[in-house]
Amino acid sequence: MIPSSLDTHKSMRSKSSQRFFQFGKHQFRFGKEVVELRDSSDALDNTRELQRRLRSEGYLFIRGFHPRAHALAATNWTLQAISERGGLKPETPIQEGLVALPARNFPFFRVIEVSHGEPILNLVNSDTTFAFFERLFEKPVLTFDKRWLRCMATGGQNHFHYDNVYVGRGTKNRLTMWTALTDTPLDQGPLVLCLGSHKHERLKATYGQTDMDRDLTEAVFSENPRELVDDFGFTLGTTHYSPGDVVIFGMFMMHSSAPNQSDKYRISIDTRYQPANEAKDERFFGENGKWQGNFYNQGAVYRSMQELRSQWKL
Ligand SMILES: O=C(O)CCC(=O)C(=O)O
Ligand SMILES: [Fe+2]
Repeated sequence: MIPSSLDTHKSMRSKSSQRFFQFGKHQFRFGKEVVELRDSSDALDNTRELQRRLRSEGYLFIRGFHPRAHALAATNWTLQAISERGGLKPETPIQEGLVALPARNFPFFRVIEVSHGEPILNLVNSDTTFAFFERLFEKPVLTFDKRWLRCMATGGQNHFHYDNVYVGRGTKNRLTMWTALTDTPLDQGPLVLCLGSHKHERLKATYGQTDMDRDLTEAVFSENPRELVDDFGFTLGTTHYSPGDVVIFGMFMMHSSAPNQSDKYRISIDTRYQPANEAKDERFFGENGKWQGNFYNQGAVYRSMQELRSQWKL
């Protein structure tokens, strides 16, 4: 069933009234090639059921995981930072989040006065968040120092990848939590999952085993959602996100964001959690934003994904 919030959205309707999801230049039929993510907020207190869904479906989508007021405090905090850097359309209210031209993205990863600000940590480091992951892992947990606070302007997007390729050193027992901070309808750059990709053994054994900084390999698997549907047989999963909604998934879930086709910033933050007593990915720990991160090999030439894929016959 398609919720009414999606029903009313203009990008969902064609002349024949079939519902579509527009992903850049590609169009997907709702209910066939793309489906609504399943909301697991009904099972929030049932740890066994959450663990079961995470294993079988590869993700947990939890509407309203963070209190809306806390999420909006983080959104306004981030928009204020964009405003101070001249990123908002002149003479418009900050809360509107309208993009100044020429449009530019604001990744605040190493700008820790923004990405580690109190309203941000109040969300992604909250007692509720830690208690939730401690229940899921059944152990004390830690989170990376690096937090990916992303402000996508018009045209901004990411491409399909497994997180393992970027943040996969140490334990594989690690989860990403992607939090929506702005209202994110389908045309405003929503996170998109390739459902079932966590069980694609060949992808996991080839692409999934690469470490972009160790192997000097391109990290994006594909920029083309159509091939993931037609050639790999994945169904895309997405939704119209609200501030405070989260998607939680493991290191081997293929995902991307669709291009932001609106005139407003799409703001999100992705953070990582793992058992505290298992091996960390040391690249993402350090004082005052001085972690190593990805792409630390200065001047390196990364082997192309095209070449790698032909070698893997994928
Ligand atoms: O927010 C995005 O555009 C991409 C997010 C992502 O890759 C992640 O959360 O791991
Ligand atoms: Fe990712």
